[in-house]
Amino acid sequence: MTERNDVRYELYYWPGIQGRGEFVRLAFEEADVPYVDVARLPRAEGGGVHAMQEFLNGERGGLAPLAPPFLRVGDLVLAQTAAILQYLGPRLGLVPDDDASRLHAHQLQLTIADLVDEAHDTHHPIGTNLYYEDQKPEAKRRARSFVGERMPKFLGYFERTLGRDGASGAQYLFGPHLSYVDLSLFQIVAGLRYAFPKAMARLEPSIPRTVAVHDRIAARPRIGAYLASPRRLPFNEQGIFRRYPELDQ
Ligand SMILES: N[C@@H](CCC(=O)N[C@@H](CS)C(=O)NCC(=O)O)C(=O)O
Repeated sequence: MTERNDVRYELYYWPGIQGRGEFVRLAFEEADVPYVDVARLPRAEGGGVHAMQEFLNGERGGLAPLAPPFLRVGDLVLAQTAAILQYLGPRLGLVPDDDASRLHAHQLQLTIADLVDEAHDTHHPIGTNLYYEDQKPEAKRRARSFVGERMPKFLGYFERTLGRDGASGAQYLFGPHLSYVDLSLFQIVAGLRYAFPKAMARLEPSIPRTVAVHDRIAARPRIGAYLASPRRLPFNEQGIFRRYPELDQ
């Protein structure tokens, strides 16, 4: 069942990037359910990175998250993008009702999380705490493997999943029912197009169903309005998907 105005959803994520927070934002935007993007609010309104840091430092009690994004709903504070979406899916009407579909949605979202980690590691193959400039040769090697093998493997997997038995002609990963995983797949295509435009241009003819899901989602009225709004931060070189032409071979 979809919950709407009676619940206050607070998303905590770095304010200047789409990053992993974007997978959660897209779910709220498509469902048209209000959420507070806390760290993007001014500190005077209880926002800023400081508000997020209090949870990460364990100053707010309870089970502290290791890293953003995390969601706060009343007393519940929940981290890990895939876990957040697993929680929100049924509440926002973004996953089918049956157990098998919900488990499979979570499975697919965890696979997306793996892909996101690997995309991140193309520019940070040695250490997340080091600058890109301090790991450029390793980044180049890592990106070659990502672009040549891993990106086609992951996107080929989603392409086959969209074309699996019983799903042929399906609009989305779970047939006609749009799920939070489709929204994340949209973000993956958008992000990889930003980071690796040449590699994606070569790969896209082999993944037509995946590209069609991306295009269908971009054309959905609420997502279209979101993408055109200032709430959608532009891709940049602080996020997960970064455009470093030397890595797009
Ligand atoms: N597996 C986690 C990864 C969380 C994560 O790596 N968050 C990044 C931002 S996108 C971060 O701030 N990490 C800080 C750190 O790992 O120290 C998820 O999918 O949510």
